[in-house]
Amino acid sequence: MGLTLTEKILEAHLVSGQLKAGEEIAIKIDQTLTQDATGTMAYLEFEAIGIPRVKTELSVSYVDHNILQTDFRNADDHRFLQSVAAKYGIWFSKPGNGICHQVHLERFAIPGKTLIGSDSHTPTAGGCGMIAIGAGGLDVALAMAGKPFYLRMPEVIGVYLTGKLGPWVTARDVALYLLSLLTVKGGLGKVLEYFGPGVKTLSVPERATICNLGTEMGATTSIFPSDEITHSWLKAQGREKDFIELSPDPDANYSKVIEIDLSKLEPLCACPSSPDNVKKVEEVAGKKVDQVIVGSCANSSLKDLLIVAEVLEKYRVHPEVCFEINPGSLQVIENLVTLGKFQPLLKGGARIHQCGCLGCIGMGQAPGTNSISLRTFTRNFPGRSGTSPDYVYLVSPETAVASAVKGVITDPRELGDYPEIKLPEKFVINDTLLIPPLPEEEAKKVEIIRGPNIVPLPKFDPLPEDLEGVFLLKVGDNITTDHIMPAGAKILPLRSNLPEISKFVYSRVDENFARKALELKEKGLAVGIVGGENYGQGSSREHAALAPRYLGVKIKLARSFARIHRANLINFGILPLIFKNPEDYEKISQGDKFVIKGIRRALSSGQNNVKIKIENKGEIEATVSLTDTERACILAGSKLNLAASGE
Ligand code: MIC
Ligand code: SF4
Repeated sequence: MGLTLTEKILEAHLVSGQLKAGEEIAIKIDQTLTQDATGTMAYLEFEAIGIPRVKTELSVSYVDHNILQTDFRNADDHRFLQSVAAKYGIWFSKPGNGICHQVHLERFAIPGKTLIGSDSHTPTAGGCGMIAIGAGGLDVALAMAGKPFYLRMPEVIGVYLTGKLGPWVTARDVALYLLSLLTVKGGLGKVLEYFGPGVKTLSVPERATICNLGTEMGATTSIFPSDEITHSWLKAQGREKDFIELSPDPDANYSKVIEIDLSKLEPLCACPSSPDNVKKVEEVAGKKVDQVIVGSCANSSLKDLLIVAEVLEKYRVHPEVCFEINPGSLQVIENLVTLGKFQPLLKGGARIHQCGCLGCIGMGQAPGTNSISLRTFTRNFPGRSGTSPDYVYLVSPETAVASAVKGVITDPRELGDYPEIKLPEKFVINDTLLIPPLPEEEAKKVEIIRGPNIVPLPKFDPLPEDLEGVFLLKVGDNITTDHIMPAGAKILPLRSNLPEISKFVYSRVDENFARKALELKEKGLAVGIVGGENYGQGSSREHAALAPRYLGVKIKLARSFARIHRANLINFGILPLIFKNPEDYEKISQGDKFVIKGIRRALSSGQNNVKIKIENKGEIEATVSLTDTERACILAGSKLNLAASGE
């Protein structure tokens, strides 16, 4: 039986384990990326590991999230990150250079290589034929230290593409269609591998959009083959030497195949407030819109903005709409200017921002009260925009600009002929804001700059023999890391300051959560949280594990967990327990006291079953199917403790 492309790349990087779905494998990592919001912590962890220089082929530190400098904090973080990059042999992408995933696709993605990034949308680089996976900062730090990356071998689902997208129908609509099939949890434990004749009709940035949004389905990653289209992309980026051709074997064995005829798709949108609440644009057409934004790592490439420019050459933005553009990278701007397509944006009435994540992570651009905001972003989780309640629809750039000019949600096909967009054969390349690593001798002399916002990591205790505590919070299904550890302009600048940021854990659900948790911790009691399905979906932010751990959270008991959050919990010694009998979820109430006797002994002896005594309610059973590596980490209290002990 032939191999899938995923299997081929994983096999070439396999350090241990077997490529059998569900089994733990360890793979060699060629490249890493971090962004500033997760990067400060990742580099503090890297420093704690104590390696003089990164051991990867390439590591890049991007600054794209915290670029609103309302006080000293973000600027301090930027200086810290730049000095760390200089000291340890890491590329540094300065603020303004662009969103990590867009820049990585342009300047660094290489077919056949492996990449992990401390950002959940790292799979964007799958558009260029690489295995690119989002992970917690600590896993990225360990990869930079030359350690393999551990994961459970995912199932490989084949997505067989035929046909060609019709006019005004886009890569975003392909992803939205898949989201409607798979929902936000359907990709859990899976890789989405695209193949079939439709593949060659999609450019690399379009493939990247599709891979990027696989994250919203919970997929481990998504990947496209590397073919003549990839070749021309790399050539246009002046990186032809990075090209190799890669495809699955003709008889590759996918665990399941989903077939999509691209020519049958229509413009779609994700309605408030979940990326899988998908409807046809024509079903919601006619609703008044107040704000429209084209941007984010999913849809801010040159191709996306060229379409916008073409439309704005013909139409003006509606007077009652604020139409904003967050270009994906400096390269995108430079090429728009060179092609004469920047001016139409200005003349047409767009409000242009700097390159970066901006409103996608609540760094500005919050919509007004009761207003509809259309965005080409990745997520529309409730309140993520900075306004609560919010009414955010996720759409393609085509639907966005059509709605911006009409003032109401509009099916872009109403705009008539679809402009023909050709990407340049050679992009204008501007790497001025991309600082290469220093040679080793010079790097050694670099002093790391630490402002008062950079607070060293605390030590975490090993798992005790017994756990006694209180279920301080009970939540429902699909809880996001934005619920657990919110972002936005107020909280994001605290990412390098654990004691401060932990005050905001679950603050949007219970504003007293942090205080109550610390009170229990001071009494020597453990904090527990009860959740439903797909607990911890969304971001890779390890702060959603680290900050609760700082507050004394020791167990999370849910019906199921999202991949990256589960890994982060384990990395920081929080037990991700699963109800053996899902109905037991109903038995537990917020505030219930629990005792788990002999937990350390049980886990040390390889057991995966845990008995939890709930006061006045009897015993319930939970499981925690840990691999050996995960078990060692939970017992040690954190992966950092393990790494420090040389394991
Ligand atoms: C996001 O889109 O939620 C983020 C902000 O990029 C996160 C990372 C973070 O929280 O810093 C992600 O997707 O991993
Ligand atoms: Fe940035 Fe948004 Fe992409 Fe996250 S999803 S990396 S916040 S643009």
